[in-house]
Amino acid sequence: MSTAVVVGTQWGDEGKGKITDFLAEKAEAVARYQGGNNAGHTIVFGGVKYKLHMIPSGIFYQDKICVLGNGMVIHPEALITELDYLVGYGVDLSNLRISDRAHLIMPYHLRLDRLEETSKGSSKIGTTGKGIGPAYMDKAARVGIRVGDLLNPSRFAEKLKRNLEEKNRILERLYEVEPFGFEEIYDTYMKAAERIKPYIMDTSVVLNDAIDQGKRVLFEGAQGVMLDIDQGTYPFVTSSNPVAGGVCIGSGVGPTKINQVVGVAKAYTTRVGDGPFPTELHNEIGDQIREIGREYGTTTGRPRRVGWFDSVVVRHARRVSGITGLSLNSLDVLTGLDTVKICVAYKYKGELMENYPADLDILADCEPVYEEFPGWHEDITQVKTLHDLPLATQHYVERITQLTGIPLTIFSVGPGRDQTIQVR
Ligand code: 2SA
Ligand code: MG
Repeated sequence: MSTAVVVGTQWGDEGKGKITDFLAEKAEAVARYQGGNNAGHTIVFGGVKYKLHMIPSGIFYQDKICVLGNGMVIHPEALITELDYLVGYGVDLSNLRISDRAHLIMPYHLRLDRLEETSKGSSKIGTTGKGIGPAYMDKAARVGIRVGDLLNPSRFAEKLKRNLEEKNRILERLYEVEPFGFEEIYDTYMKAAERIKPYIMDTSVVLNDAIDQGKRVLFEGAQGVMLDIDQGTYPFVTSSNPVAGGVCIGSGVGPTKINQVVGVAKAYTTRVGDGPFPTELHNEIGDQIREIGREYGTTTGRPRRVGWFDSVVVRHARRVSGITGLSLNSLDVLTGLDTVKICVAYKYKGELMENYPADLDILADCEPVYEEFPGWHEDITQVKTLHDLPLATQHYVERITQLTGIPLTIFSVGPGRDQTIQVR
């Protein structure tokens, strides 16, 4: 591996953080390329559970460069909270690099995120409320304030003033809420600037230099392909591009420099937030998987919706991200079920449909077609090779690789670093 991308193949929370952490051992740099603190990773090692939102899990290795790429949206105070959290664990931050081109999440973005959701009523997206959508809206509208602006106080002040004029007008006229004052935001952001200044730079140069020197670089996606603004279940998506192609845009590394794409999937499916979810379980099997798998959002604590493995979704992920290897996680969570199911295709108006439709009305009329398999009851959490798995589990895994067309490279039987097993 010289460069590899780790992407989510479902609706996020597939265990990308754990897999990045696992693969990071052999990498010299780890980079995020989209999203912000809407992401949440839980990593367990040395008996401690760590939760990160923005900083790549590679930070726990003392010698790896960790990059927050230009495609990210960054809330400085949330970032500082995360830096303090890491410092509290004795983590050295000197390898952190933050793109000067990344956009800032501002207080009005958080407020607007919540107001927009409330005004949508029952058609809300179910966002994390972190201001992600409004921050990307400003980026696209070319009025965004960037991390690099923190280094130039007068330019920052000028951009903030211009934005406040517009945002306060919306807040007062449209939503009839209190406007934001300039001073408080300015002071808070300038104080934050002092703290993060040492890490701000052109991270495209950092990453390309590393690649040109033959260093191994790992790109860590947040969320998943079904939350991608182009390839996901639009409009029930996030506002960035978690697909592998997002790496080029969000990190300033060209497509000719990407070698491998690892798709991460759970052995079942989860989704937080609203929007379609064809294989969702509304029964006690779903509840059991949620409890055993501790399926609650890392960022918001929301219970995740749970369903069977959907190979239509993961095939879609394979195609749009050019996935070369599959990491199948949380197999242990299915232990104890008498039968397990995999969705092989959808049925729409009597016809089999193999590809995920763009049209959510068509999707609403699709019925999952399942194959059913015997489950397993053996404890698999200590398994060290694929062949140690019970035969029923092996069959289940094999069928998933056949249906998705992706060779298995990793599987996991628990949250720990030692419960992640490389197959090839
Ligand atoms: P947003 O806040 O604008 O990005 O929300 C838009 C949609 O994207 C979903 N989304 C996520 N889905 C799963 N995991 C995410 N991160 C956290 C985690 C979630 C949490 O890792 O656990 O803690 O609740 C994530 N981030 C965004 C979101 O649910 C909306 O459907
Ligand atoms: Mg997560």
